[in-house]
Amino acid sequence: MGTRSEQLFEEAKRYIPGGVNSPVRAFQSIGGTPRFIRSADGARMTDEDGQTYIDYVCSWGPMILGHNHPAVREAVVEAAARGLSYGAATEIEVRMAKLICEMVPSIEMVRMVNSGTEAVMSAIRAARGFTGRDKIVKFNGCYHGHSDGLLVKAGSGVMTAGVPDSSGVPAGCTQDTLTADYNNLDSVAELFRRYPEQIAAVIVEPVAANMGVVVPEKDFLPGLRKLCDEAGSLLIFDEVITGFRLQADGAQGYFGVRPDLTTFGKIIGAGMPVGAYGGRREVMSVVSPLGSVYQAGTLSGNPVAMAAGYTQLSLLRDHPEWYAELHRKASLLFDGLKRLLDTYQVPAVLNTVGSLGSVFFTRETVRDYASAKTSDTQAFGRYANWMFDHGIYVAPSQFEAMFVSMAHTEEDIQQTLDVVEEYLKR
Ligand code: KE4
Repeated sequence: MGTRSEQLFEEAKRYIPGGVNSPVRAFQSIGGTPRFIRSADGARMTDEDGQTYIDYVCSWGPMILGHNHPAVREAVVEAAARGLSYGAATEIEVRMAKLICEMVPSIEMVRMVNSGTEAVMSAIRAARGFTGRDKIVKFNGCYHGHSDGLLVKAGSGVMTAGVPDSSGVPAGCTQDTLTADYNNLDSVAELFRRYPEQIAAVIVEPVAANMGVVVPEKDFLPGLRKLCDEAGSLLIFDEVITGFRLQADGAQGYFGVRPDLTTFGKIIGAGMPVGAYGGRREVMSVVSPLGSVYQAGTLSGNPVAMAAGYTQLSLLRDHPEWYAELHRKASLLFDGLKRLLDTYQVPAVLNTVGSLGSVFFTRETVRDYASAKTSDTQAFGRYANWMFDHGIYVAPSQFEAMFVSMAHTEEDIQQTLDVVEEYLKR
C-alpha cells in the first residue's frame, strides 16, 4: 500500500521525467520518497498523508513572508477575478517596475520575465549587446538557471546530480563561458589577462547559495567591481536568491557593492512565476523594443503574478524592521545548530548570512566549490531523512540552502533544534 506520497511518486514517474518538474525535488541525492505537498500556511506545509512540516525550503526562497500570506492571497484573488492575462500593457506592471527601482538604487530600468533562468539568460544577452563582447565569466558551483551557456560547472541540482555540466549542450553554447573560483580574485584576474577586451560580463551570486551557502570574503565582491571597471566589463549580480532577502536592497545593499545589472526571481513573485533583470539605464536601453537586443515573453508581467509580487515587495518596503526580526530568529536557529554541532563534536560546518544558511558535513572551511565538494553527502542524507521523518522540511540536497521566513516563530526554531539534538544524540 505505502504512503500516498509513495503512490503518487510511482504514478508521477510514468508521466513526468523522474516524477518531478524540477530535479532537486526528487530527493535523489538523499534517497527516500519526495513528500507530495497538499497545502501550506505560514511556516508549515502539509503533505498528502497529513504530515505537517516546519518548512525551511520556502519554495526555494520566494515565501519570505511565509506561505499563504493573507495580503498576497487576497491580491491574487482580486487580480484573477479581473482576468488572468491580457498580453497587453497594464498599470500594475508600471507600479511593479517603479517599486523595484525605488527599492534597489542600482536599478534604473527593469524588465519582467517568468523565471530566474530567463532573467539571467536575458541579462547576459543585454551585457553582450551593450559591450559588443562575447565572453562571460561565471564561478564554479554557482547556479544561474538552466540556459545552455550557463550549464558549466553549475551548482544546485547540477552539482547535486554530480553532473559537471549537462548533456545536450553543444560546445558552441559554452565556448564563451569562462569559469573562475569563488572567493579567488586571482582566478578572475587571470581570465581578464588571457582574454583582454573580450569579456562582456562577470556574473556572480553575491552570496553563493547553490553549492550550499558560501559567503563572499571581504575583498571578493569589491575586487570583482574593480576588475570589471578596469576591463570595461559589466558586473552582474544574480540576486535571484539574495534579492529582497538579505535586506530590501539585497546583497548589493548588504555588502555595499553596486553591480551594473541585477537578476531577480523567487521573492519578487511571492510564489508566482516571476523573474526580472534590470540595472543602469544606458545598459538596459539596449533591450528591445528600445534597443537591438531581442527578448520577449507571452506572460511577462502577468497581472496576477504582478499582484502577488507587488504586494509582497510593498510589505517588505514598508516594514524594514521585519528584516531585523527575521535575522534575529534566523540567528536563534543557526546559533543553536552551531552549538549542537560543537556539543556533539559533529564533523560539520555551518555557513550563514541573514536568513540563509547551510550545514556542510565536512571539517573543511567551505569557501568555494572544491571545499563544498568535500562534504559527506551520505551523512547529509541521513540527517535530512531524519528531519523529514520528524516533521522538519529541509532541502533534500547538501548543496542547497535553508531559508527562514518571517512566519517562523521562536517555538518553531526550538522544535527544530530539539529534532536535530535527538538526531545527534542517538
Ligand atoms: P529559476 O529559473 O529556477 O526560477 O531560477 C534559476 C536560478 C537563478 N539564479 C539563482 C541564484 C538560483 O538559485 C536559481 C534557482 N535556484 C534553485 C534552487 N537552488 C531553484 C530550485 C530548483 O531548481 O528547483
